[in-house]
Amino acid sequence: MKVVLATSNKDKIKEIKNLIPKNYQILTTKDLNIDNFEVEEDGETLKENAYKKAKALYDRIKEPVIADDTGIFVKSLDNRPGVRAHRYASNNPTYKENRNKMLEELRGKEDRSAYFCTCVCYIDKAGKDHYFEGKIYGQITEKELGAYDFGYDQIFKPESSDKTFGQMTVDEKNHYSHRALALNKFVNYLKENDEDIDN
Ligand code: ITT
Repeated sequence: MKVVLATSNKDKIKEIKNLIPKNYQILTTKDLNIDNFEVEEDGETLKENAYKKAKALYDRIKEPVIADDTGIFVKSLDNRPGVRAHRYASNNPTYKENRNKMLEELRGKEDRSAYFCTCVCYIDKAGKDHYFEGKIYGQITEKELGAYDFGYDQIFKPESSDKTFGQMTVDEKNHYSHRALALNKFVNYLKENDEDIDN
């Protein structure tokens, strides 16, 4: 079975390809020669944004698609940046600018607890939408740790680990990340619904 990813984030693509069993063929918009796949993420929830991205691609190709919308929710910041994790420091920030802004906003704050949440929207061949969520709790560290430069990974340490996601390999992160939890539910859904046969 083929599934096309409705994302232009190359780090997500790497993680998702690593998570989904090889009997599914995972394609990107690039593989379909769709240039500049950009969707305005103006929804109030991860679910709304995930649906918007998946639907925009489904309407173009009429094939099964998945989109992933992820946010980071920091308790001391009243759950900001939340759904707006991408445009936190400015309109078009680098990952590092976003991390720096978070470290700055949390300077001197005792409670550094936070969670990542991913909502995956799957639109099947018939155009029906399905949702799968994954959440992981942890702490924002005092400084960047690790070399894996994806979003907030270098400053997020999951509860069950003594390393930040930035100090992990993709395989290690995929062991228990928010994205892995959501995608494992998606893969189980495909298996339970006989959508894993080669069709
Ligand atoms: P697409 O919408 O094209 O999929 P995006 O980068 O805009 O890509 P999101 O809106 O889902 O993706 O994510 C918002 C930001 O949250 C993203 O740009 C990263 O900075 C951060 N982020 C997402 N997933 C992350 C992860 O697993 N680890 C660390 N940071 C992450």
